[in-house]
Amino acid sequence: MTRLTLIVAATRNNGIGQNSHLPWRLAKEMAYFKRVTTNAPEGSMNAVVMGRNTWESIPQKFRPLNKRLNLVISSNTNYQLLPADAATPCALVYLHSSLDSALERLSQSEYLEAPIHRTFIIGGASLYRETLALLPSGTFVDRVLLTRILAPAFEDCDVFMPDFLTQTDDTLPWRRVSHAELQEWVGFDVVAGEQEENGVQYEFQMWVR
Ligand code: FOL
Repeated sequence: MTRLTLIVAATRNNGIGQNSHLPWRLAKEMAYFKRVTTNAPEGSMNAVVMGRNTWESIPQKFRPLNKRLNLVISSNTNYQLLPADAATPCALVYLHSSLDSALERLSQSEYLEAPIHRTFIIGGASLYRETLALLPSGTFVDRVLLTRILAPAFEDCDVFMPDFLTQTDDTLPWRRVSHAELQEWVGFDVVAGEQEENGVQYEFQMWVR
């Protein structure tokens, strides 16, 4: 049984995107995302699983996300992940037609270039919804690394993640763990409490079930 970690930055009403991009530009928050998702013991690496819209939202120069196994889900099996002339013949990126198929690859270590340490679900809304609905009897999401955007409200968001905290269709309740536990799990020091960047207030949180 694989356990998945969902990582997301979301406003108080769960806004995560606007016009196919992040509604904010927060360099330190992005640095946190990069470090958390990359950090793995020597000889292993993490996987990042994303939907096709999220893949396209990542600036071309940053994709596939460096030093992570990238799994992109699209029902279009002809989708071209990389430009035909991409100079990265062994880029760590694979296309899968379903979440099941992506998770299947992660369970088959013979198809991977290195042992996978952690698997992160990095969006977007429909993949968050699909993975949050997985049941604890199999592979499921047992941890959410939530960056809560406290203010402003970003009223113009047009993509929202499901409100995992008020999910009623599962038996295990979510609980927020301490900042010390967050740091211990990610493996490095993280600033605690309310942060501010470009007039945006946010906080790093970890939730488990
Ligand atoms: N989770 C959190 N906490 N913050 C986010 O911004 C976030 N974004 C996504 C998923 N979970 C998140 C999806 N969107 C990049 C761009 C968009 C994106 C995810 C990643 C990206 O370009 N990342 C680069 C670093 C870029 C930089 O340094 O500016 C990387 O290597 O991770």
